[in-house]
Amino acid sequence: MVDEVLREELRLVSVKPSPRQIAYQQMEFNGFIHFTVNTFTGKEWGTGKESPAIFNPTELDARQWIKTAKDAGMKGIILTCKHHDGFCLWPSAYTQHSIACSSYQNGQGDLVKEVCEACKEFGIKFGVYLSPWDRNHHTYGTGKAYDDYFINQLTELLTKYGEIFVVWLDGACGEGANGKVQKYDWERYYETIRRLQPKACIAISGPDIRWCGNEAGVTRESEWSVVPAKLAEPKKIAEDSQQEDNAEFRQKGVDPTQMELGTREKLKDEQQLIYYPAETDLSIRPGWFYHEEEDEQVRSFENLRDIYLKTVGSNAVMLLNIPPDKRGLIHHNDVEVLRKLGDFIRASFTHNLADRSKIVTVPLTDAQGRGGEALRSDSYESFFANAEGEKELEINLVWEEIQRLSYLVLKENILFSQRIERFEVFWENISGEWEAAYQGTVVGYKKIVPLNGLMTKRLRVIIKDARVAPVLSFVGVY
Ligand code: FUL
Repeated sequence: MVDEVLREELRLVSVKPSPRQIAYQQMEFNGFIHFTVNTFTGKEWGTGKESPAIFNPTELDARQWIKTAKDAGMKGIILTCKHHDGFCLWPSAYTQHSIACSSYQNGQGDLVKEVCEACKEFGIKFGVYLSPWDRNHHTYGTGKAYDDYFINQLTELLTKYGEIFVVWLDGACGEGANGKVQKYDWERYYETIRRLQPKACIAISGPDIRWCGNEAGVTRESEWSVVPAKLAEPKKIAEDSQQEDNAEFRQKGVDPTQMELGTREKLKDEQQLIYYPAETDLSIRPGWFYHEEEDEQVRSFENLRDIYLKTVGSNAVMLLNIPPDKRGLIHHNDVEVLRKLGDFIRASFTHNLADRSKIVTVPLTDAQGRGGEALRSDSYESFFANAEGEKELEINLVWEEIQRLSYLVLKENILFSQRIERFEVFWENISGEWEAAYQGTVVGYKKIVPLNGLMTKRLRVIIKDARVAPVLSFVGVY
């Protein structure tokens, strides 16, 4: 019986991330930019019949977008190079439905290039969103001819603009201009991406990054990166995606039937498992595109802060959409909250109080002789690994003076997969008694535990349960 449990646990932890997935998780917080003809028509889903001439931002400044993203603490930007309406923000050689036929820079513009160059300038990574669903192109729904078109466009984007960190393939899929729905040749798309940009992740309708399943910014309490392989099937992702342009859908949280994706119970009968870390995508406004009437409905700093803590702090990447307006600028209401968010992130997680504490583990050392000191540096080279079968690990942080604690940060060494299933946090009060501060489930790439300003000289974390044995890489207190 015991052997069976261990055998199953070993099976689960044998599922490990690829280097490109690790690099993506380490980015933590990225920006999405939705911009196309919809910005000018007021729509969320364009019909594909819009005249390119309506695309006419008069004060566009891509540097302002990227500076805003950088100030917000974002590490990467994903641009909607083509949304469902089929309009291309770069002068594609394969269609007239693009920026080349708009009045923007007299048809000489290339917004993909502008954004990509601004990203380089500000030291941010650049990624592309290319909607498979295309309501404009005449080949859509005809099979191979559209796949060829899509591959040609992917090839343009992946060969002309330097390194791309992600290709974001949307799950939304409907009819084209001819009333037909395309059956995508996903394998061909994936092969092209891997060949042209081997470091890029393929997100959402792809094998590397999992859509969290909602557009409202809600992350699961227990977000597992090891899940059934069937979750990466594009058909399933399309079924769960928005079926029509629907504002209510964008507000809906996690489907209650999909709360638990990676528990032992959920995985036990699944033959095929994959490492598929979550991304939570949401917009700073009710819509994905800019609409003037939503200027007063920009999410507040407090709301974004809470979502950041629950997303980046619960083993998910946060992808926040910041849509430019008709001028081609990010509205000052948005800029203001984004700056506050960036200030909060920088102020909250820069000074690690653990730098001034002792870190004492129980057991005192692991099988390799590593002690609590191994948890100080935020790198996978130093870590603490319990012996196989030893689930419990206690970590004590001890200061000489009383400290005011806001957040505890825990990180697993995900090179060994995701293992921790349950942990508890305690603090010592002024009378020397231990009080419970938090009970948690998964840790994964990163867990942020709110400590709400408690005052203490001693903090204790106890990992209670894990698959095989916990392998922790970092403990920080702020
Ligand atoms: C959805 C799309 O239909 C929305 O317009 C938006 O692009 C969002 C990120 O994905 O599936």
